[in-house]
Amino acid sequence: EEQAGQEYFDRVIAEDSRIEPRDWMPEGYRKTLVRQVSQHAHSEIIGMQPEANWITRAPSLKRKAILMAKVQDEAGHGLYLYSAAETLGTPRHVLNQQLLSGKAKYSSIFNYPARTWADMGAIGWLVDGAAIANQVPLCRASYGPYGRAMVRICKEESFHQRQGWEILFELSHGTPAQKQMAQDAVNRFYGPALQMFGPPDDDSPNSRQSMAWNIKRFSNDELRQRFVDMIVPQAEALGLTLPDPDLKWNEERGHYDFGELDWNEFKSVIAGKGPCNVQRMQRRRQAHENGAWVREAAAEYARKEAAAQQT
Ligand code: FAQ
Repeated sequence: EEQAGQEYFDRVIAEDSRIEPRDWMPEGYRKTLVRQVSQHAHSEIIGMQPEANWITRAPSLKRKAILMAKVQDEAGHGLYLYSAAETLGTPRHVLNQQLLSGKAKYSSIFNYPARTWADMGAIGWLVDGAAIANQVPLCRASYGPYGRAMVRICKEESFHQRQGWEILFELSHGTPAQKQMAQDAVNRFYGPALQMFGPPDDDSPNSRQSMAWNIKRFSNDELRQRFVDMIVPQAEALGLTLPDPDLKWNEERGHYDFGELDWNEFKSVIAGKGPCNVQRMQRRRQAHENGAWVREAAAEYARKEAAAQQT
């Protein structure tokens, strides 16, 4: 049976078709997906924090309503992705435990503070922009539930990116102080946003196998390059500068060259030593504990419903 399963799996991957939850799959494939999809879910949930920080201080009622909707979208993405991960056989409380114990990672970007209102613009434009560049190819991931979840998530991320761009556009066409605030936010988020794509290809242990399995469609560096090429003209349209003196068009390659990123900083953030790691985890743990009564009430309600149906 194992052999028949493997043959079926290999054929599906070779045909660039989809694996569904009940299909046989190699243990490594299952493990890789649980890792990537759950870490993606954790990122969405932890990613609510930097922006939630600004809901009470948004500069207008309209901005506040938009920001609240965006943060709620991230919660929805997280829950959606946890459901996709659960179809691989790992229950949600286990995934959650892996996050709270520090065993599972979440995106490095969310360990940076959101200091000013302009950061809401930079996060929307650069962080959601990087998320889209990374996630559009994931709509074609070979695992059905993950690919399908990505379709809707990408649509919502596109709206998020445009709202961020619009915040920055307005600030960069405002007073000199507002423009400076927008530039400062871009200066701080540019490098960390490029690091969202992961380590350089020659230092990315998972890429080769994930690409062979049609989970990842492009390498980390390919997507990073695509993102840089995309944001250079957008920065010009915003009237803002990207903080990289080595950024320049390379006629021969048909791409922008850009400077080396600070990979020591990246490693240190992933190792838990970024500016906000401790705060983010504390807040998550607290929210989990505060939600205990909701989980208990839901379980009790389900138990009563099930009992009522039996009588
Ligand atoms: N941060 O071998 P690779 C969002 C880890 S978007 C932390 O290259 P892989 C939307 C990696 O897990 C953000 N860790 O790994 C939003 C691995 O460690 P492990 C979430 C990182 O998986 C916007 C190790 O380094 N998006 O949330 C990072 O092939 C605004 C070696 O790396 C996704 O998760 C990093 N930046 O490629 C929400 C997208 N990079 O697991 C709120 C789906 C790498 O072996 C507000 N994920 N690591 O212990 C992916 O596409 C891939 O997992 C990559 C990494 C590309 C992130």
